[in-house]
Amino acid sequence: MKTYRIAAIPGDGIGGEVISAGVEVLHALAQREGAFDFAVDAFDWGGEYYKTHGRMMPENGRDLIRNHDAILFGSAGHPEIPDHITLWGLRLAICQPFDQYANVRPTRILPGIGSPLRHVAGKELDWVIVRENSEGEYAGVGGRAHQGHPMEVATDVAMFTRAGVERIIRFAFRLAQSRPRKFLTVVTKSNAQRHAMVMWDEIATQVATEFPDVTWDKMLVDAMTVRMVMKPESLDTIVATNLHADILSDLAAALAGSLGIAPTANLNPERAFPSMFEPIHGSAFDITGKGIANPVGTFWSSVMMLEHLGEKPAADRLMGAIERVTADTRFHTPDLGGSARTADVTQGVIDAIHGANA
Ligand code: NAD
Ligand code: K
Ligand code: MN
Repeated sequence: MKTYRIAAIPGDGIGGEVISAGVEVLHALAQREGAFDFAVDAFDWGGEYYKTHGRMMPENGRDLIRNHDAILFGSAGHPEIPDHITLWGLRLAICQPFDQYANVRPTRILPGIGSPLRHVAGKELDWVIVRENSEGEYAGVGGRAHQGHPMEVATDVAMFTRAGVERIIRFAFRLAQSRPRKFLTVVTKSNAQRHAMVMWDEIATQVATEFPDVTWDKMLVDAMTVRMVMKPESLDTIVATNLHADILSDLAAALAGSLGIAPTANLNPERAFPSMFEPIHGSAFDITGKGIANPVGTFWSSVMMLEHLGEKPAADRLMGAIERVTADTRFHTPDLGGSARTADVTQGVIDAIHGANA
């Protein structure tokens, strides 16, 4: 029997609560399928680890997870540590060296869940946002001079390479091609950012010639927020820079009902390194320890992990179980206006996997 080795990194805040729910569900799924198993290694990296060791993960941390089949990640972010330290010390310290350059963020309105857009029925909002995940505004290039002085200068340089842009745009065209509508929207800010964003547009025009069956258009990122709200049905696959897609995907998650539901895959498409799967939300300090975090984002991320592992029937079974549970308002956590707890939703999904509440 095939055993998948999963590295679980809960991180901080509600990360621990949603990842233990996710691991419980994965074990139940493996038991139901019978064809494969999960060996889960948990790593206690994050803010608490930092307080003891002065770093978010051990120096050889990446070597400890390099040979796992996939990584399941919770959140990097601790109330007592600056966010740029936790982000760069853990999440980006894995994504960037493992070349997980394609961050894929599906958004749709699951059964039973309402959108704040009252005119939207589920079928009118079915998007996949592709976020460039290796460079751009998060390249880490920049610095501060004359710190603390009135003449202080600080820069964060958005650095784009032709190779980096080309590979993410090609990835997005290929993904668009695999979806029924075969439609891609390329988002930039090429009116204001006249170097890198103009290069994006040029590269998109070139790569598009490889995909004659895919229709595509261009949007400026500010106008894109309006289109997402006013004409959600006009969008399908979307590609944008690291920062732009970070922001657009939080908006997308809110339009689909809650940040607590949205999943993401940090993919190394060439499979030279493990890929990493996580809910898009963060540590959520305001609800940490209350047992009310919505675990659906983690469950849906696990669906993406199963698809990546090639376990499509198991992925479909888990997605079906999630949708049966979201359809029932008794399983809605407070972020969805309900009073269910993380444990209720988890048990609901496990029961659905076993067909108990079918
Ligand atoms: P957040 O996602 O943690 O929370 C935003 C709001 O959404 C909060 O009101 C929170 O309660 C709610 N929320 C988020 N997830 C939820 C869930 N599963 N169920 C119910 N409600 C949920 O964003 P933030 O407040 O901007 O950030 C908090 C910390 O998390 C910061 O340190 C930040 O840097 C970090 N963060 C990490 C990641 C990551 O690791 N990928 C992503 C975003 C934020
Ligand atoms: K996360
Ligand atoms: Mn984000």
